Amino acid sequence: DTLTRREDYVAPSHWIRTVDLSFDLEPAKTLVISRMQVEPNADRPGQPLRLDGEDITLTRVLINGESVSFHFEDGQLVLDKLPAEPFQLEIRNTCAPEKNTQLSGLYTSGGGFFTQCEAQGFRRITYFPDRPDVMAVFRVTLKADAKRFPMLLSNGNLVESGTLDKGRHFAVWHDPHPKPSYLFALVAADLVCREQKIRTRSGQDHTLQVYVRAGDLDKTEHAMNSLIASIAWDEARFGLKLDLERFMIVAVSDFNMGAMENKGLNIFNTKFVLASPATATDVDFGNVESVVGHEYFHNWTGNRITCRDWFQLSLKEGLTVYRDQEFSQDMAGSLSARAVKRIEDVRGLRQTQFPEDAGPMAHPVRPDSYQAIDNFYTATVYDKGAEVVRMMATLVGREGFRRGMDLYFARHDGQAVTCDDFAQAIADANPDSALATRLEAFKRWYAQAGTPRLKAAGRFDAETRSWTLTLSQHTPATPGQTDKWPFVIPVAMGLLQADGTPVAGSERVLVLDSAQQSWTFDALDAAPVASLLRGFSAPVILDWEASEAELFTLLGHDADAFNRWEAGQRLAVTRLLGAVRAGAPLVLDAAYLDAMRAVLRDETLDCAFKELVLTLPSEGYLAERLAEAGEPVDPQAIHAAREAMRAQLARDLHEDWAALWDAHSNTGGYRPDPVSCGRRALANLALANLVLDAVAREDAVWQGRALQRFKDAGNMTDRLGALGALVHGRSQLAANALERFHAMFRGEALVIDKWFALQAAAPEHDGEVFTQIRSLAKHPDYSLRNPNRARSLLMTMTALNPGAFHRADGSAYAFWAEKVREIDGFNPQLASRLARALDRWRALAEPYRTLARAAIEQVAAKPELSPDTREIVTRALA
Ligand code: DPP
Ligand code: ZN
Repeated sequence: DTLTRREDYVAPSHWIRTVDLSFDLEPAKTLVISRMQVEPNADRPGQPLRLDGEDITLTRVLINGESVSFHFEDGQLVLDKLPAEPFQLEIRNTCAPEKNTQLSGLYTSGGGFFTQCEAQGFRRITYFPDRPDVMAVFRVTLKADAKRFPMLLSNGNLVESGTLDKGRHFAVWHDPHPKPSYLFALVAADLVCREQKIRTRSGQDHTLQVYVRAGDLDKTEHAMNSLIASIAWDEARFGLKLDLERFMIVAVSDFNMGAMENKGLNIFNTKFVLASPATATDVDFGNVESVVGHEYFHNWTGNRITCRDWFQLSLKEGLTVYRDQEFSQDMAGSLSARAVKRIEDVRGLRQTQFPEDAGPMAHPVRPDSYQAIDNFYTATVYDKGAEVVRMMATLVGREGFRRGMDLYFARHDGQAVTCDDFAQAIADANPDSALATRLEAFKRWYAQAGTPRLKAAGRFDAETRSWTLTLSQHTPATPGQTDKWPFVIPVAMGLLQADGTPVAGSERVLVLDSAQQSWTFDALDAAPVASLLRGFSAPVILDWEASEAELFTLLGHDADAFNRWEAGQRLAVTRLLGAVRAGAPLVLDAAYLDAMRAVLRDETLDCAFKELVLTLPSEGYLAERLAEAGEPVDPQAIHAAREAMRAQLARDLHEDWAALWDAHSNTGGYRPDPVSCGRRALANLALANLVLDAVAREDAVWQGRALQRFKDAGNMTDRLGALGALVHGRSQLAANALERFHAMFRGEALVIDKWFALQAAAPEHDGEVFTQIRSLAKHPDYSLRNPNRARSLLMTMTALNPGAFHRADGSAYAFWAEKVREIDGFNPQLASRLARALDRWRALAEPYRTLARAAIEQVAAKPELSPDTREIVTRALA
């Protein structure tokens, strides 16, 4: 396995200006002919041309129509003695789509052909310089059996189609925009399509299409609406127009990732396209909107301007996640609905990116090296990358950011560039900004890994009536980076008086750009309550010794909804970790219960916000808090404390839960707007609490109501909420409901995924949940071959259910190791993702630590482990 290093980048020896690709599609053996116009790079004369290829069979190589000599070196096809002038290169090869279980390159799914080329799938289709800085104009001819594959799609515009002999037909597509090979796509399948013609603000006509399997058409309306909204948003917010006559989305059920932004032909995991009220939850509706937006926004940030090399992945991903997050916030509308979205995004960042940044896979937003690039499609590159863009926007302001984006496109449209180019454009468009004046230091966010710890301390001086805030920062060592330079950290803040009223004029954004700095606030009568890092203005861990009284004030009064929520979470964390550290049962105090009651009864607060406040921090988040403090993590102690707290909230707030259920359990006809979604979320949380308490009291009433709700529900959010209440509350009615649910949705793959996931997420109790997971893995509907299905049990258990995964006998670790080894044999990308489940093994207490290490070694011991999984386990054990 070889390491690829960022600093070894060299420009390509040759440019490929045009590619004429022809496919004779047969599942067992597909013939590919590629005719390329090649131009030597004048900056690197006399170099051989190296073409990437993997798992394909070469049959012929011609240059200007003549056969030439070639050889293979390090898996590449090498051509030397090449003309110094532009020439035509023709390659013929075959590949075997139906044997392609990796789902990278050209593969079959449900009887159709689909492609996935990012990052390095194109080389599994034909020999090519498979790197993002080689951009070509593609013309594609597809030939296939007309009955089995009636739809023939590729990037760009359809220029010709017709019939051939022997029941075959063909289509020719031309994409006028030069693009790197990772954005190539083709689809040949039996699909139906929802189509809509639109005219944009600027008066351009476009055809939008969403392709799915027959029977799924009624689940495409939301995706289409989301696409239309995305197009309008990008034009209004960033002045970026759709540059294609036709824009297509195709859904496929076997897919390693969420979705892919191929130019004009996005290919999506069905999970992020299909949504109907009967089969998809509110969360699914939100995900469809944001993923459709994300892939559409790539059309400019990713496709028109792409990455010079894969180390720059965050150039397109961080920026595009930032854009899709802003889009979803704008779609949510109200200030508080925006805050809800921000809280959910931050919760996600802390749940996955923070642990990544603290573990063996910690890497900068712009990594320095990799063995398998697929391993670097990470929370750091995506989500921390989005936070880096957001900080830039904070430092230059909303309009300044728009100016920066305009300059970025003016400078780089049509190019393959770097993260430095992006930051430079934003800074150059705002020369006097806090970003431009600190640009070199700011860019450390791209170069240094690890989550900075931001320490805050306040000192009030009654004599001068002033309050001094001192901020200091420190970033722990990460693999390969021991000492860190200070980051530039924007700290949005404001001050409150003890009674919760805001201190006038105290709102500002402090910019910490050294190890320690102080700021003084004058004309204060008493020590203020500080609301720091409002809206989570930087991806840091804030270490701020706020008193309980201060946290209660912030929870009740802060003008910043994010910090209100944050204060509530801190109050919960203190209690949960207090019990874990003391090894004592958790007993909730009246002050905390009163505060929670006040939140639930506050008529000025949205349901969605209440639901977030009353949802306890996850077990994974609590584990990280302990790990940060250098304390060994006992997942079972955390689980026990959290379960005890849930039980008390269910019992002691019973009246409120019942009142909320009455007020919000009927939202009328289904609409996935923020207000209705918030009401459903809160009603479901109330029901979960009511059932939990009813089971503890052996009371049948609420369990019966939940079962009735499950049966009568008019939409999936309510139905799954009721099912979850029964299963996670361990009601005796759960088994029957599960059985009915399965029977009801037997034919809906995405719903059956939910059926598995819901059971895998059940709070562990005496090992029953893990036992159930193990037996579900043998269920006739379970399969490791379909990534969504594989993840429904395995990812849910490892990422979301520490109580079931971390067992003192190590049996769940052994189960995990066995599945990773098995999956690695046919789908390394899926396996290596799953292999990261025990990244944080060093933080565990005994006996978990030793058992986890043994399980990772078990994976590492597999002969012929893929480079992908090898990289993960090697780093984990290093
Ligand atoms: N580029 C895809 C996305 O993030 C993933 N490969 O949209
Ligand atoms: Zn993306």
